This record gives sequence, structure tokens and C-alpha cells, in this order.
Amino acid sequence: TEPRSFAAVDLGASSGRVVVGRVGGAELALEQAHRFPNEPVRLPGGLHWDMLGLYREVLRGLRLAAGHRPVSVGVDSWAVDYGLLDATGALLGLPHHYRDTRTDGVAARTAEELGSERLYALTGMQFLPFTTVFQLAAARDSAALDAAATLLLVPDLVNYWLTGQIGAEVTNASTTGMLDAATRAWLPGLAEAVGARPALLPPLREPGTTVGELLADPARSTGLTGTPVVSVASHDTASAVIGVPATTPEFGYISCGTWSLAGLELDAPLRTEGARRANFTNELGVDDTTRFLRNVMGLWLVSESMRTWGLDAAALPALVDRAAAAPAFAALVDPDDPRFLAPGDIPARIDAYCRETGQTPPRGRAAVLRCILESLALAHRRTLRTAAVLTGRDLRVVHIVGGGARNALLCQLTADALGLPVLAGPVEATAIGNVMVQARAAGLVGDLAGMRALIAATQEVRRYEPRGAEADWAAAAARIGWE
Ligand code: ADP
Ligand code: LRH
Repeated sequence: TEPRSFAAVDLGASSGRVVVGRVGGAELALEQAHRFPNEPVRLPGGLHWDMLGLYREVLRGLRLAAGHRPVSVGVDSWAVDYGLLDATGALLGLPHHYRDTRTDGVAARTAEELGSERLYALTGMQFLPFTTVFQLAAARDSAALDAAATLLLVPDLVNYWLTGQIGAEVTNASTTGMLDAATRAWLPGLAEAVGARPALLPPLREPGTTVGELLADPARSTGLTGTPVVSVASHDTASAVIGVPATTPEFGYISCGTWSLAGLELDAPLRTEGARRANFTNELGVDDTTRFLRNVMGLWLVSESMRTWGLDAAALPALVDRAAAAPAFAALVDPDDPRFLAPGDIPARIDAYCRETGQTPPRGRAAVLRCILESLALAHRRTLRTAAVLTGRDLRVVHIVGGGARNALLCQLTADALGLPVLAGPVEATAIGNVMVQARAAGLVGDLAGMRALIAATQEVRRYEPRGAEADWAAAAARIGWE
């Protein structure tokens, strides 16, 4: 088949990009049309996303992609955050950032009121304080929520601005805490339970369906008149999991960017008491798959430390090299400690954590980075080993996709900690997953296994063999009380 192009808009928590994917026959080639930073803005009312700035960059990226004459456009982004529209379709205020403190205390209280066990039985969601349903609880009785007619998650909001069509894509909807993991349908009673009108939740759509055509204005300004927008797996992590170049069913994955989303792909949700206690989520994937995973704090710890140090992202590779030469297992933290969630001075919080736990705090940037990366590797080990036990699966290989695949030290430490080979890449797995679902809607690729075989055959993947002693990692895990 003659290769054709597709435009993927992928908004990550740290940067956004518009990527053009050429797909056809044995070919899958990616080209970045545009990349832009995603910098939140603090207002008196809290921490917000610069939604209009992001949309402007999306349009700029689509204009840059237009020369490739894409067959369609697809949009994915980070999960849980939303904009509210009034009955005329006007946006009611800027979307809050999930790291805003407005859910502090509210989330735990709401989960307790609704019953954690009951919630898990219904939604299969891990407890995260910023899950949409808890954000709604925090916004209860606000003017915006009172005036709102529709709630749109970020990719659905971008799709609405592009096409005028309203809907909720199901993989991302599964992160709201208001979706039934088994039936893939809304649980309207949960919106109601936190004081939000169930009518706020738009009709659901599955990946692969058409959202609509570009409205006159975005069509003119981008040069994409007549191009349809296709519903992709709009949760970035769902697209990233499609983009895992697995060639065996016995794989674990880590979608490693701002967060490390570590887990397995299942045929159906697993909502056992053990899964709930270990705080595993059952987010939805394409083709009726379940993403059984857990959020690990991820490279946020690195990027926020870099920000604290006043270092540019370009300084990271050299710092990683220095961290690789720093002493091993000098200091360890639980990356998921809630103190690390909000923006701020992460190195100072690591210092405090180490003092509280009787460890000598790391001194110097390379030592801090070593501490973060070893702690993340340890969290990857704990999460994937727990997932294997909970599901009765055997893991033979772990895929790392996303920006973290560029961090050779983290990939090696993760292989060492798990005692399994790590296959790193593609870095742009999310954009690839986005492109794949569009290509399938155009009839160019087959099922999930076929997509992954194409990715494995065409994209660069680096292999890391496990090294070192299991006993060292077991001792490290014991030191932070994990084994
Ligand atoms: P998100 O989609 O959440 O915005 P990405 O998948 O783009 O995140 O990953 C961004 C992260 O990737 C950065 O915070 C950084 O830690 C890591 N990264 C990117 N490039 C490199 C590099 N050259 N060396 C090491 N790490 C890198
Ligand atoms: C990763 C991600 C993750 C969510 C978080 C809010 O970008 O979508 O899957 O838990 O952002």
C-alpha cells in the first residue's frame, strides 16, 4: 500500500508536539513538525494550564504539518484535567493543573465518604488525589461548576475547538473516576455524589471513530480544509501503551515521562482487594484492553529539580553521566511520597526525607540525581513485581517508552533492579500510538499485535541486560520498607 500521512497532536505535561507519521506497507516513519514547552501559570485562583497558549501552538503545529497533506488529525494529552463549557459552548475559566493544591484533604475525605472499596469495585481506579471526580468535589458550588453545561477533558476540549463536536473519548474518560471499568460506560451517580450534574458528562466515543471536520477557522489558519479529526486513544498513556514495540505477550511496560506509568496489559479489569491495596488502576486501552498499572512519580522529580537548580533541560545528559559515576545506594526515597507531588524545591524535600529516615542526604546535584534515579528504579521493580504477582503473570521483558528511554542510567538501573532485560524506545511512543489508531481507521494497519510488530520492525529500540546483584536491590528495597 502507498504510504499516507497522519498528524498526531500530543500534549504532555512538560511539552507538546505535533508529529507527522507516514504509514503504509512495511513503513512507519515519524517527523516532528513542531514542539513547544508546556508551562503552567499560577494565578490567584490556583495553578492552571495555559490552555489558549497550548491551542495556539497546536494550530501552529498543524499548519507546519499541512504540507504533508495528512489524511486526518488526532489529539491526545495528559489525563484527568478538564475545562467547563456553558450552554453556548464558551469556556468557563482556565483548566486547573492536577498539581494544584485545591484537592488537598478533599480527595481523601471524599473517598472515605463514598467508600474506597465501593469506589474501587465500580471504577477500578487507583487512588490519586487529583482524579477528576475529586477535583469536582473540590470545585463543588463554584460559580463555574454552577454555570457549566459540559465537562470536557483536555483532548476533548481541543477536539471541540477544532471541530465544534462534543464528546468524551473513553480511554481518557476512564481516568475521571466516574467510568465503570468493565462496561466502559459512565457511572452518573458518582458525579451526582460529589454535587456535579451527571448531564455534564458528554456521550462517550471509542478510539478510531470520527470526531468531525475542522471548523472553517482552524481549517483556514492551518491550511487543512476538509481534513477530519479522528478520535484516538486520547489519554497519552493509552496511546503510549499502543506504541510499545512488544513482540511477546509476557511484557511489562513503563511509559516514562513526567510520570512513570508501570504495569501490564490485561484483557479485563482486575479489581481484587490485593489490587486495591497495592493501588493499581484499571484504565482503559484500545480494543477492550485494560491498562493495569500504577503511577510512579517519574521524571517530574528530575525536571522539577532541574528547574530548582536553574538548569536548562539541555544540561541533563551531562548530569546523568555524572550521576552514573556517583556512589550507588547512598540515599533512597519513596518517589511516591505525597510531599513530592506539588511544584517546588524537590532537592530540599529529598534532603528532609533523608534526614527523617536516618540517611545522610545526598550532597551535590549528581548525587541527588543518582538518588532520584535509583529510587525510581526501585519503584519500577516494586510496581512491576507486584503487578506480576497480582495477575499471576510471568514477566520476561520490560519496555520503557517516552522521554525516559533517553536516560541510559535509568534504563540500566531499571534492568538491574528487576533482573530483566529492558527494551528502551521509542521515545515518541505516544505520538506513534496516536498515528496508529488513525492509520487503522484509514484501513492501513491491523490489530494491536500487528501495530506493535510494525513499530518493533521500524523504530530504534535499545536493549539493556540486567547487571549486578539481586541482593543489593533487595537490601535497598528493605531500607525504604518495601520488602
Ligand atoms: P511528557 O510526555 O510527560 O511531557 P516526555 O515523555 O516528553 O514527558 O519525557 C520528558 C522527560 O524525558 C524529561 O523530563 C527528561 O527527564 C527526559 N529526557 C528527555 N530527553 C532526555 C535526554 N536526552 N537525556 C535524558 N533524559 C531525557
Ligand atoms: C501522563 C498522565 C498519567 C496521568 C497523569 C495525570 O501524562 O496522563 O497517565 O495519571 O498524566
